[in-house]
Formats: sequence, C-alpha cells, structure tokens
Amino acid sequence: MTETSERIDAASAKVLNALRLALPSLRLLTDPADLEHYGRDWTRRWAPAPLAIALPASIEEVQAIARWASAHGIALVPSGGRTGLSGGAVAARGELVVSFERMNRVLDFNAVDRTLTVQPGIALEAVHKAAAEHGLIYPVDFAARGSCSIGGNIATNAGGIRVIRYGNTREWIAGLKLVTASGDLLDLNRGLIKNSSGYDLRQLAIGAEGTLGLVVEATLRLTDPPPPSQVMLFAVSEMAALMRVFAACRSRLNLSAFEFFTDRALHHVLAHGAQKPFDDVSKYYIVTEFDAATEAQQQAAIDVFEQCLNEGLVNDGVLSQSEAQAAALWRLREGITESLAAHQPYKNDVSVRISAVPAFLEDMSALLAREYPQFDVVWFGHIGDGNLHINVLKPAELAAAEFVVQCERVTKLLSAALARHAGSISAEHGIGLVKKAYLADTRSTEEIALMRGVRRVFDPQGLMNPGKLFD
Ligand code: 2HG
Ligand code: ZN
Repeated sequence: MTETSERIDAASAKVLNALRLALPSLRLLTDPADLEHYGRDWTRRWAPAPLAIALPASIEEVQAIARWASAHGIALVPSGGRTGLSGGAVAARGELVVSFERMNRVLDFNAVDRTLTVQPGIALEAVHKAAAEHGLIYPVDFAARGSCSIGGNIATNAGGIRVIRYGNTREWIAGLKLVTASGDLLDLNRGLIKNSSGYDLRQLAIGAEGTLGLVVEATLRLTDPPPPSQVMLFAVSEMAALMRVFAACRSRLNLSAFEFFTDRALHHVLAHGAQKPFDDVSKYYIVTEFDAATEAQQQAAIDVFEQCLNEGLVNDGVLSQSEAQAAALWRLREGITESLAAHQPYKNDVSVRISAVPAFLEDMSALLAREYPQFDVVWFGHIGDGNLHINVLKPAELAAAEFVVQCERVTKLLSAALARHAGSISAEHGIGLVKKAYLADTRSTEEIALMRGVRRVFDPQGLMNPGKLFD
C-alpha cells in the first residue's frame, strides 16, 4: 500500500468512526464483497468503490446520515434494488451508499383515500401484492418488478408496460417524504388530490435521480383493478405498418399495453427458453393487451386482426385464450432484457411523441444500419408511448471500453436525430452516469441552467448522488 492510500484509508476510518459515534445503532458494511455488491447497478460499466454501505432502519437515521455527510463533505448514493440501467445507483468515488433494504415495509393503507404508504426499499411486486390484498391495484408495472424498489422507481419516474393507460410513476405519487442534504425532513403534498399552493416539490423530486434528496417514504395512489383482458401478438413485416396497426387497435380496443420488438429480440428471447409463437419469422412483432370483458370486446379484437390482415399490415396473429397463454405471450416481450444481459448490451432508451414515431423510426433505422453494420442491434419497447429501447450487443472479441466508445459515437448521432424529432434521450431509465453527455441535446441550455440552480438550492455542497444527471 502506498503512503497516499494509507492516508486516504486513515481519513475514511476517521469519518466512518464519526458516523458510528453519531449513530451507534446504524448498520454499516465495509467488507469488499459488500462494497462491490451495493456499489453498482445493472450497468456493470463502473468499478464500484464506495466508502461504506449504510443500512438505516428509520427516517431519523437517514436524517442523521445526511447531517454527518454534510459535516464531513461525504457524498451519498441512494440505493434500492439497483436494477437501474443508467448508472444512477453506482458508487465509484468513495461515496456512502444509503441502502433502503431494511426500510421495505408497508406503513399504512387508507381505504377512503385509496392510498398505500410505503418505505422506499419495498419492491414494486410487494406493492402490487399489498394493493391486491385490498382489492385495488398500483398500476405501474414492468419486468424488474420483483427486484426494483419504489424509491428507485420514484428517482427515475419509472414507466413500464402500462403507461399507455395509466401514465408514469409521477401520476401515482400522492405524497413523498424527502430528507434533504441538510438533514431536514420535507413532507410533500401529504396525499392531497388538490393542492394549488405554489411549487410542487414532490414532482420536482420525482425523476431527480436522488440529486435533490433521499426519498424516505411514499404515499401511493391505488385504483380499481382493470376488467379481464386478452393479449394479442401480431407478426408484422414492414416498419411503416407498426403505427398503422396501433391506430387500428386504438380505434377499436381499450388498450392497456402496446409494445413491439424485432426479429433479433425474438431470436434472443427464444434462445433463452421462451416458446416460439409462429412458424415463420417476421421482421417485427407487436404485443398488445386490451379489455376483453364482454363478447363484443373480444369480437372487436378479432375484427381488428382481420382488418389488419386484409389491409396487409400484419402477416399473422395469436390471441390469448387463457391467463397462461397471455403470460407466454408477455414473456416474449418481458424476457428480452434478461435474454440480452450476457452480451453486455449498450442501451438507449429514447422517446418521441407518438405522432413522430413513424418518421423517427425511419431515421433511426437508417442511422443504426449505417453506423452499426458490424453489431447485433436489438430494438423493442413501448412503441404505443413513443418509447423505444435499443440494445447494441457487444461482440465477444471486442474489448468493453472500445465497444462503449463506438456506441457513444453513434449515440451522439442518435441524440441529434432525437433533437430533430423533438424527443428525449431518456424516456424512463434516467440520465444517471450513462447519458450525461447527451442531456444538452434534448434539454435546452436554459432548462439545464435552471435545473443546476434548483440542485444548488437543495444541495449547496453537491453531496446528493453527485455526478448523476449532470456534473
Ligand atoms: C423494458 O422495457 C425495460 O423491458 C428494459 O425498460 C429495457 O433493457 C432495456 O433496454
Ligand atoms: Zn422499458
């Protein structure tokens, strides 16, 4: 060990001792295996190097941690399920990771307000279960439901597969408790439906990626379960047909999801154990879910399929006849991320207005074909919301760093295309560390200056998840 690293270690030990003294009951982890485990998210691009991991059990402990951090100039990285895809939960620069793993309970259900108050570390799936126990639903949903946490969903304003009907996470947050950098506790909106009393700091904190404070409690709005539904899978040959199928479906069916993926995505998900839906291969596939409570609604789905077939928009289709069949069709879409993970994919998560999707798709496919001739490029996503995911797979023989350099060059071009189509470089995964360099392409200089200003007001020392969103 060099003299400098010994000095750093001694300084770290001293600040950690100050934390132990201030909070003797706080659980702190410093084992290398824990630092590695809690210091990263699903991006796997940065080597984790946190100072330590704190596992607070109460809001008071989180407040004390924030006060200690501010006194000693230590950066804090909030941590939930660490399923993020943008590096938002990465701790690679001696930060203290604040894991909400122990703050994972349901605190309250209010039947009149139809709200569920939870701690930030609760998994999305546990929220779904808790809502179901009261005959209600929390409608935000996506494939990582079992491992992602509500705190992380709030930090990124998570979207998912039912945004088309229910909107993003921000629509469902009735109240938030936030611990600021100074250790103050803000009780924001307190479950109110109507509140016209100035700036909505709750909404500011949603999607702020932990840069404005630590979410320590959330009151979630719940709603009635949807009517029975069916799932239909379409096989489509032409890119230009995708949004025409969307228009046909939307005009006749009450949609709760409209998702797409390409033949490359199907190839990987089948290789990962999913069931083949059709004998023939098509270039594109659509998975759509819609209300099918009545015979008329079920017939409408068949009519839409026939109409699309007659107009030459689709080649084939499957309509689920049971929950098991619906789940098998969903697996083709929801299993994609996992099926690609071994290929160390470089991910884009972009959006444009729904009306701009056809023109953007044209531009994007030309750009990707031109710039990535040598790579396996997999597209899929929430096309009914204008949100596309692009996963570029790393060839086994290419070094990870070189692969990222190549993908970043193309992302710059993609970002310029998004600017032309008035889109966003991140639809639902957040900016984190991964997309900082592109933020200015789809947010104006004035907006970014104001965002930085807001951040300074909340966190003058810049200790709350620094380096995420912007430097
Ligand atoms: C999804 O829609 C997730 O499945 C993950 O947002 C997307 O892996 C991805 O790029
Ligand atoms: Zn998604």
